[in-house]
Amino acid sequence: QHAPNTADNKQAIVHLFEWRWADIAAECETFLGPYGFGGVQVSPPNENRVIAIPYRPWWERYQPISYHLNTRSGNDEDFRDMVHRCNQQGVRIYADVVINHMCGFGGSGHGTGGSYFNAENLDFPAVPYGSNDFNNCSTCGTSDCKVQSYDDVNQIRNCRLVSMLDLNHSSDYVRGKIADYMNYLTSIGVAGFRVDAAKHMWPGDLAAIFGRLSDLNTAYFPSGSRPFIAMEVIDLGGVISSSEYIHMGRITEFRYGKQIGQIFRKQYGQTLAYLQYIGENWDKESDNNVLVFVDNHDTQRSHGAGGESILTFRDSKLYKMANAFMLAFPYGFVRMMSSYYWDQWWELQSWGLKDSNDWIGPPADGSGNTMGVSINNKGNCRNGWICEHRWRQNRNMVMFRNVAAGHGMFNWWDNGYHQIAFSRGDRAFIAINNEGLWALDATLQTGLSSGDYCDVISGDLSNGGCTGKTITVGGDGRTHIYIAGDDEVPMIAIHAGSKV
Ligand code: LAG
Ligand code: CA
Repeated sequence: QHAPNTADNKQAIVHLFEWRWADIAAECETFLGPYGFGGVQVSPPNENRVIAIPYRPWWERYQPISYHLNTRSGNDEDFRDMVHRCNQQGVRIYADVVINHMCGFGGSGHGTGGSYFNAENLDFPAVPYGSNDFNNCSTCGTSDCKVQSYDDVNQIRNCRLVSMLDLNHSSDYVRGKIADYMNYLTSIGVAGFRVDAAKHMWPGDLAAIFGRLSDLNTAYFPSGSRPFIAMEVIDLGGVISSSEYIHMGRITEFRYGKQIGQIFRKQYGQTLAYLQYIGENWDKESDNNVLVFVDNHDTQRSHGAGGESILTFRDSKLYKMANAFMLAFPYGFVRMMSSYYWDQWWELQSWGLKDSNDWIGPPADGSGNTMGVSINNKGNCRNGWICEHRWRQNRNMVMFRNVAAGHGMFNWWDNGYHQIAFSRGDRAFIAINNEGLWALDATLQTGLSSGDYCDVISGDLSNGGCTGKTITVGGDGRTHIYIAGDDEVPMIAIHAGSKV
């Protein structure tokens, strides 16, 4: 379904990429709950292949070995404990489910949970799956069984995606095994799923699998609640359209992050003024059918879609502005990215520059165990975890979106180029100045009732005072806004919950 099952109608989630379950549980209690985050997308919880060359890349988690909950993030017990503790805080857990395929072809060994597999003769006894459960070269139609042409719908869906063994979802047995796995997760208290590689599965097969899903656990959700579904479909205008999937749930709208990146980077002559029309008024799926994000774990390392336009933590100023826009504007269900750092290593390939370190896995000790997230007394994450979601500007815009929920966009203003402002009904107001050189200096209609408001970009409301700029709105709802071009983060945001 399309509704995210958040508590109190909360409006945004965060992807805690590669975090351990124990750390996520603590984060729900100490940070995500108090700051109004609706949920967490977690890395795939099921057992995966252990990749030694390169050493323990992040992408080994996209190579399933079984549906046992046992990974570098933790075991079954850790996962259950996390789901329970997060739900207690009104923070939902969304699982990334890798159901299109098992691991890459070739070799044999043991997964992160110790289960044996043989990827030469397609044997996964811990599920169990055998060679009959996979598509073969004749159903696929290419000589090496791999997807070769992205112009051929049958290849995209029946061949091996980068050599990974492609499950045959027309099989009732395979559908049953996948549904059992997903139902096990919801029985624990998960609120929904990010469905990996949905484009590589036939919509009819997915519908059959989703039709077998149970309702959510009534310990946490009203009876009859259905799992939230966000399907990973990269539609940049190829032979497969996101419209084939939206009757079943939301799709990951990759056109959004790509365009947001281009606009804030001022590429191809685009301006912030265009943002008024972003969404279904442009070329994207409609509000209720999309999950939107500035970057995700693929696009931030140039996998997926969007190339060099994508904004990430490395461009922190523009990244904060793009996130703030996304969280302020009424379009889609929002997912924020939370990353770990790695050193990039750009090398020239025949098609252009490539980061040869794009495989590097999460911060880990010498034995490959993922490191815990440690947080200093300023609330910043350490040992390689970036925690974009903890940056004040990002964190406070989550509350802005919650406060503005249900109110449309009003009072749009722009200077024709890179300065914009708008309100969300009478609940919230934002102004962004991406000119770089020129100040935003204008008297604008905020839509808000008169009073003093704390700008949640430059500070926080604390003990009735504001640690940043205070904005005074007059009886007519107007205020004078001044944002210098070279401000550290050139925007201001105020809302009904930030009244001093
Ligand atoms: C996704 N969406 O459809 C994930 O978001 C994306 O991160 C996954 O690819 C992909 N689908 C498959 O689940 C990632 C990496 C790939 C990696 C793959 C499997 O982007 O680079 O492939 O996970 O681990 C790697 C190697 C390939 C190799 C393959 C199989 O890069 O060269 O052929 O493993 O051994
Ligand atoms: Ca497939």
